[in-house]
Amino acid sequence: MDCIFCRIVSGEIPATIVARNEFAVAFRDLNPQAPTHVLVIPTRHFESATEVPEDERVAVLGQLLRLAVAVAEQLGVALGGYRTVINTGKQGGQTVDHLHVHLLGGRQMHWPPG
Ligand code: DGP
Repeated sequence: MDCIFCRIVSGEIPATIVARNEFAVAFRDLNPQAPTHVLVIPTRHFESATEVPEDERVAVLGQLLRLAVAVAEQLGVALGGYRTVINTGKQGGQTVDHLHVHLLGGRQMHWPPG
């Protein structure tokens, strides 16, 4: 399968990895939108949150958010606050078809998002 994020998981493509466990990998976004911008992805390929089978959503999405929170603490943005975002599908603004959580921090976030 020709998935850029699967190739980051396997080490075939380099990335600045900040944390990983058996379920998920966290690495710096190539095009950061905040001083801290990390992507947290499952080691297994799922095209999007919608594509995770219903009976696996608690485990898969839970592990992603679990690592995102740990990385926020590790990188020192937990105290000041941060944002987690999952873009899903075309209207959701998803451009890479491997489920990922954006972790953004280090600056004031605004609402509504663009
Ligand atoms: P989204 O638009 O939600 O699908 O976000 C995809 C993000 O992935 C975007 O912020 C840029 C990032 N990205 C795309 N290709 C690469 C890559 O090869 N390496 C890294 N580190 N990030 C990438």
